[in-house]
Amino acid sequence: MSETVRLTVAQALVRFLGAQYSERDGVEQKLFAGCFGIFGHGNVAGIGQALLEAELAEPELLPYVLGRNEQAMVHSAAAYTRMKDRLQTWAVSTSVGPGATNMVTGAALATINRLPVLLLPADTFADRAASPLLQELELPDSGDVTVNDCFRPVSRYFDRVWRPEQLSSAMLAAMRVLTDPAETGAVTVCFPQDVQAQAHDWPVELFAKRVWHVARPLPERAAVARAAEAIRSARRPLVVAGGGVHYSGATAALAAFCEATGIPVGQSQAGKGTLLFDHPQCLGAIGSTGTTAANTIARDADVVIGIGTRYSDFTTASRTAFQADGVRFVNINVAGLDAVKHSGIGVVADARETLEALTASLADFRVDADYEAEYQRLDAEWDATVSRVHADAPSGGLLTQNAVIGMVNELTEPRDVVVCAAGSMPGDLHKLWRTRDPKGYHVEYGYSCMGYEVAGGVGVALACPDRDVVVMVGDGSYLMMATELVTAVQEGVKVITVLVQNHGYASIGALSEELGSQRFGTRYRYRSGTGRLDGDRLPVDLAANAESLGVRVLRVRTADEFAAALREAKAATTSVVVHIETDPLVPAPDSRSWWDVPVAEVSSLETTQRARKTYDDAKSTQQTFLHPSEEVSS
Ligand SMILES: Cc1ncc(C[n+]2csc(CCOP(=O)(O)OP(=O)(O)O)c2C)c(N)n1
Ligand SMILES: [Mg+2]
Repeated sequence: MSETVRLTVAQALVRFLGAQYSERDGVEQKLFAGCFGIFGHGNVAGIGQALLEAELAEPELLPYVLGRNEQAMVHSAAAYTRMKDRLQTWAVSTSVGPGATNMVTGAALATINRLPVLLLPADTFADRAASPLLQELELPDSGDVTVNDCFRPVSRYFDRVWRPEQLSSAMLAAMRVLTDPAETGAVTVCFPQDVQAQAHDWPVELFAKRVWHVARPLPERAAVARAAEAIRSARRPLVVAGGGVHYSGATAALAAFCEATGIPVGQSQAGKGTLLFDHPQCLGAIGSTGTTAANTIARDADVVIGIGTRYSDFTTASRTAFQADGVRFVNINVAGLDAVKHSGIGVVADARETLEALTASLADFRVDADYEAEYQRLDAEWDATVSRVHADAPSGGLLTQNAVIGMVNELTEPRDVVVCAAGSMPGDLHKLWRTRDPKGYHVEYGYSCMGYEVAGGVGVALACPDRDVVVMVGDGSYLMMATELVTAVQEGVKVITVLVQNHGYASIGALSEELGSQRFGTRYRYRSGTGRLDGDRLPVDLAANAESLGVRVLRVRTADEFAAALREAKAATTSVVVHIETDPLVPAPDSRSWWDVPVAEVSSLETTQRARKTYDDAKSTQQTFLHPSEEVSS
């Protein structure tokens, strides 16, 4: 008989998590930096008790951080692991019922962005002795469904530990998925409240240090040959770089590939920073919120090389970005799902390994000098546009959002990290932010989740204490979830929040207007005598709100005041909120792109009828990409 130790399931869980490590390229780190948590009756005496014992006996094992909102804790964990290239993450412990289901949005965000987070929702009693419990779902037709089943479709691995004996297999399976570059995402393991407190004799081997090697799957030789052949046949090739380039640590390999071949790069939101903004082959953002340079080159590209990208609708301008007849795709991705998109030539492998192999195979290939000159001219034109709008004059006494972005860009250091997720700023940042460090740009745009911003900023700050974090958040997103400012204060981490007040939704307002819906329901206004939301502005004071959470707040209005506040925030050692009002009606420069949002086919409104006409015209340019990329078109 092997040696055993008697512990509760929760104590065993905490001890197990504290003993997990990840390794890649010879570098080892603890897989879990800690455990976020909010206690309720579902976890206070189980996992809560185990975390307490650990904190007292071995504080480094699995440090506990109290958050304010379960969804926010998952966002913080996701932001953290993104900064760590998915090699280190957090566990998140919640109570049963609402505490658990509050995490569902975070789980979807993590899974869609392919970010590993370990979710540990408590579950209702396994023994059902006192059912129904407080917060228990009772269904007339099923006894084994709980609210936690909501996690199944948004988790890459889902399990429930009904009995202590199941802990080892559940946790080993969970660790495998968390550390698998293709499968990773939210991993959810539910712990019924009574099981957490149950004691069991565990084999001590379960708690031995365990190292999970994060793979770099090698490309098949034949797949590299197919990819190289397609690229060699191209006259106007273009790389679309996504977040996978970052996670693979392939930014240097990408630069080497582009410098050797002269192939330019357009970047998705997650792919920004894969080449720095002033790299000669970097055309910046691509797609619906792209630059004119990347989008012009994309239009006529004959071979598109997607690296670590999911080809989301924003990246492909809803499949209108690539218009060349017979355009072909080469897709390098660890996930088979992505490698076959757009009927592409798939290389299911690690980005860094594949780029190195391709660079070697294409040693004799370089694009024409004319093509290089063309994209560099386009890039210089866009760069001039950026410089111009960064220096936008105030509009109606208010700074424009372009100027706010320009000033933050200018007054922060290259290694500082800008964080954003939803509203008009992600698109504007995608176009206008000059990324000067690979990790300096952190916009969550897989789920574009309002409320990610502050929580994500806390996660970034925890991951990178040597960088300043600047959270750019709109009033709408701030109102949805500013709660983690309190967590930042508690943990003594510094987050600079630029709170952009424009009294509603600039983003959806502009979209609504463009689609003929007249900015309906997108302004923060009183309901007036007309019965509509068209009265005076609501008297919200978000600066006072932030102040009430224990953060220092600087209220500014002019460019000089804003610059002074940013300098003060940079010099500070604690979190600062800079509150600025902007004009919501001045947009970022147009890049002649599209996003598929269907407009009502019939309507009594003239605005809608006109918008539908424009919609139909754009829709007619949408591509299917069903032509197999392997078949060489003449
Ligand atoms: C959780 C969530 N709900 C709704 C949306 C849809 N949505 C996208 S942007 C936006 C408005 C954001 O407002 P604000 O933060 O003030 O930014 P602004 O548009 O004014 O720049 C909404 C409602 C979303 N992305 N996430
Ligand atoms: Mg707003």
